[in-house]
Amino acid sequence: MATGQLFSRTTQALFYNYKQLPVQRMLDFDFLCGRETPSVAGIINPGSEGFQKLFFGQEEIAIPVHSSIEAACAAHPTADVFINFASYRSASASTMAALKQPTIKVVAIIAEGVPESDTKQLIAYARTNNKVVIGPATVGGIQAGAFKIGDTAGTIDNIIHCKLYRPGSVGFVSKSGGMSNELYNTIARVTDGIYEGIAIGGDVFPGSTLSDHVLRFNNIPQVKMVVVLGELGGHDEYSLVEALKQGKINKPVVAWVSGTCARLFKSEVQFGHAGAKSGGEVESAQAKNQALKEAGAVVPTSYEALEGAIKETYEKLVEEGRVTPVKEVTPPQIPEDLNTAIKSGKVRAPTHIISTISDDRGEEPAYAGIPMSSIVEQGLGAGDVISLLWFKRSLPRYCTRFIEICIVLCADHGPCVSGAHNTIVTARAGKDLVSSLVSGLLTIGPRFGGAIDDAARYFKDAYDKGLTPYEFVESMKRKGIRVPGIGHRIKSSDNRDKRVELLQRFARSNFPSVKYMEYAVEVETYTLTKANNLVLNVDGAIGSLFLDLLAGSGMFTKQEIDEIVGIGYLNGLFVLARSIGLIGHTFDQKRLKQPLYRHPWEDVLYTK
Ligand code: Q5B
Repeated sequence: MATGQLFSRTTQALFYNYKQLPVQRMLDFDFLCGRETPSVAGIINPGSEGFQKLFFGQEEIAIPVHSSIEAACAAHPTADVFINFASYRSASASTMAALKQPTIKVVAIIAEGVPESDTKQLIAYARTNNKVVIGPATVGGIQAGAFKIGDTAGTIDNIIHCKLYRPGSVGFVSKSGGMSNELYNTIARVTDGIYEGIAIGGDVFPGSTLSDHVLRFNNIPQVKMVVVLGELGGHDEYSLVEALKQGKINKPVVAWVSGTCARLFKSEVQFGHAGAKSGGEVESAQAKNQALKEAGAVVPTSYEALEGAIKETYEKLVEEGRVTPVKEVTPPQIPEDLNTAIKSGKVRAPTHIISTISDDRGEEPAYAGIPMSSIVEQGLGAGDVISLLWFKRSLPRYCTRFIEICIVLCADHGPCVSGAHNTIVTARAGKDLVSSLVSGLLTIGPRFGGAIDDAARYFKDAYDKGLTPYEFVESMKRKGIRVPGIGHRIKSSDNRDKRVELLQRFARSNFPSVKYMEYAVEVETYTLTKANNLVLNVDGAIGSLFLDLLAGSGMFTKQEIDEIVGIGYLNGLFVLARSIGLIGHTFDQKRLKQPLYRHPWEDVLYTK
């Protein structure tokens, strides 16, 4: 066991088995104390590496994460404290691995339930190698104003309340972590505060004992008096009694062993800690308190009187001039976490995204306010979902059916069209599904599949302006623009596009009005006088019919229609539909194990 200071304002630790809250609390404590370097040098998270973002005051810092104890110690040779948050199952193995590292001097084991045989081995190894083990079953310890282990002393509010952000004159050691919080408070009330506080843990075999720490405090000049809080069960307090008797401790010791109530029970009582059980008389709180008193410690008559005893001892030291109470300092304010501040209504923060179509925060996701279960229960389909997510409303069945027909009819048009060709070439180059799909989708545009929006825009503009088909087509020609929605590479007046026919038939029987489509047909009649492939194509049919859907359903205002056409929603139908086919082509090529595609030389005109 080391004989003096374990920690300082520059002590750094390695934190084993990452837990966000205790690490952040350590860093918050650092900021409160005005430390310049974070007290956590590195995190060890077996199996993962990288960085963990945490706050150091107002700033975010990246703390390195290592996959092994050896790697962490090599990377941070000055970090000499190992804070072990491993479970009871793996705590002893990881502690032993840490103790074997030459750079590690102190190990705190937080886990409860570490097998006693394992702990004994750890203790033996630590003592032989002059290292300190705090715990198992401990919250840790704190050197006020300098260094804090994990969750010791609880919340920042409590730390401020107990003045632990700056050193006082009292060394404190207890078995219980919970009670150490209580005593930090008590000591802050009646003295100038804690210099160092350690909870050794409630196991039968603690890695370091009450007397180990009291003897250490005796060697620390800044510690002027010591407070000890023991527990019934075990013999640990008797080594302190021996040290007192042998005159090894020359600073006042105020001690109390809790558990005096055990005598009220007829049978053996086990309190919260593994080591805290009433055994024979010698292990009783009464016997230990008596022995400590006889050895020279200040022992009050009850726990309630402990505060008074500490106060009296401290004031005597002040009177004698052996303690000069530390000057009070005002700690900096720790910035509150945004989420906490928002929850408490203290701040408001602007959002960075607005979303109006779906919400996944409730019990179940909702599309445009309609819960998913209701969509399923009503038997709604893809057309309804598109209505909700694209148009933010439930459209009548004939509209959603029309959308579904568009999806079905545009799902694929064979392997030779631009999109499928690209997808096939990409899949054969060994690329994955998404790459193959998007390579096909990227061909969708003004010539291939993506003429629906422009068809709707131009047909609407021409119709609304009252242009005759002749005036419209010729004005487009003068501007050098091909009429979107007109013309096809393989379809013609002799080889009509079945898809156009099916869409028209559905609309004529179900739509209240098909004025835009009839206008498009008149335009086609005129363009066919120029060339027989200048037919109304599938893009033109969908574009003009969607204008009829928007205008005739009574579900959209004029402004909304202009917005839909202006933004360009309708190519989305082709993109969505053709994705089905492009995915199919990708699978097809992979299933057929097709090799890398190379275009034949014979099919290229090489010329200068
Ligand atoms: N001319 C579609 O052209 C195509 C004209 C025109 C006035 C026109 C062409 C076009 C508008 C865009 C459009 C969607 C490039 C098509 C689709 C999905 C698909 C595909 C599939 C599937 C075809 C010959 C002469 C020239 C041109 C004139 C041509 N189009 N004049 N308005 N619209 N259309 N795209 O056959 O005097 O000789 O210079 O751009 O609606 O993509 O199945 O393949 O499901 O996958 O290459 O159905 O029509 O004709 O370029 O040789 O032109 O006609 O000015 O006149 P072509 P070109 P001139 S549906």
